[in-house]
Amino acid sequence: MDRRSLLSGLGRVVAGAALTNRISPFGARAQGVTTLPFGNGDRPLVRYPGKRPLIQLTARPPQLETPFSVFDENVITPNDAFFVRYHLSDIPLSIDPEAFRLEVKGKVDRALSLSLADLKTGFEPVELVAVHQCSGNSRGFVEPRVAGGQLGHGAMGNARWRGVPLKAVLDRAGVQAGSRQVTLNGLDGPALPETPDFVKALDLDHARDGEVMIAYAMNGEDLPWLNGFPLRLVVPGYYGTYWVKHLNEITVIDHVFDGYWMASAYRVPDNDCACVEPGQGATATVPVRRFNVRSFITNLAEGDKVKAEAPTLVKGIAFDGGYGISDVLMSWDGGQIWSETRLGSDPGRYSFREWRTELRLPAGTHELKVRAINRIGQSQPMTPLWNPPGYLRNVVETVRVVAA
Ligand SMILES: Nc1nc2c(c(=O)[nH]1)N[C@H]1C(S)=C(S)[C@@H](COP(=O)(O)O)O[C@H]1N2
Ligand SMILES: [Mo]
Repeated sequence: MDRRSLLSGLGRVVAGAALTNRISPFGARAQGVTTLPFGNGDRPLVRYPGKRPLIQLTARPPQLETPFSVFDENVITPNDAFFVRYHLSDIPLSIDPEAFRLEVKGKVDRALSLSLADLKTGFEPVELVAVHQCSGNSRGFVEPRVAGGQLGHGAMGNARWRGVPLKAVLDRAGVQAGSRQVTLNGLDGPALPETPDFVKALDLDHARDGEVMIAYAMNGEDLPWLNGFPLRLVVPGYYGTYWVKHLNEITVIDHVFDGYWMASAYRVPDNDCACVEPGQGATATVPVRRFNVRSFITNLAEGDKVKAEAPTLVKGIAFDGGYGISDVLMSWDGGQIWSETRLGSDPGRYSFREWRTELRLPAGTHELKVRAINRIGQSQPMTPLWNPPGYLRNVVETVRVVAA
């Protein structure tokens, strides 16, 4: 039987895992350390099955971030470098792809139980390049600091997703009149019964927009185990919390879902900036939704040295919640004078968009800043917006370089 497991080939390492805390229960091996540029930023670099060494935030469940240098290599983030985030420690360790079924139930005319073969051959496949980002990406930079995973900028990635529109599957099941939302559940569960299972919900209109996808492939391969094998939801332009992994249960409901991960977690202040005065508690909140605009310099890091008065290439990436990036501006004087950069080819409005420019910097220390604008005129703030959970950071980022 073609039973797949996270540990394929690493079974023996795992058997020894109980004996040494240098190896996690998932067959991961320590590969050194790295330091993220904020307080308490030391992190182990750990290699998990199917992954290159990634920055480990927690081992149980595995939470891994992508080393930032990866984003300079390619506009597509390779599967083995893609970040990993789980909430619950009981993650699936073995799945039989033949026996796996996706259940579609609730307020539908016909409940469905779909095999992977049904999904791959019984529906028209769709493909889309889209950024996937955790709403807590960059939380480690938030001041005043907040509780939660102290992440650098590596809880994001850009991939080509392939799968079936959620709409096509819902249409086949026949959504009943009066339905409001669909809930999405995966194979992982809590280790303790008191912990709420990770279940998310989307409004029916959103679920049926034709773009929300049940994905079975990423960058031309099966989904990596830790990114949700064999199926995950892809919700283009929306924060990663909705991108349910190991998806095996879709339920149509006639009310607004009030489970913990919608009603209590992943919420931001209910105002235009999704922010409050730093340090203040939130008032009314709403679930996180679309990405705001972000941009990064990827080829220069804080403190790098460049040659004075010589052409210096500066390049990076920008993205937003799906309107598309129209301009990326660069400043080397701390944000007083801005100039246009050149955008790279357009892989689609949900993708990372590459940009580049050339600077001739006089001798001295310079604050490079990058600021993107999307097609509906949204941009990034010069000073950080703050909210209690440390979500949605999108301040204009700064990289200090020394020209000599
Ligand atoms: N089944 C399941 N799906 C999940 C989660 C989870 O804990 N369990 N976490 C969500 C969150 S908050 C994020 S940011 C993304 C992370 O996806 P990745 O691990 O593929 O990077 O998965 C989402 N889907
Ligand atoms: Mo997340």
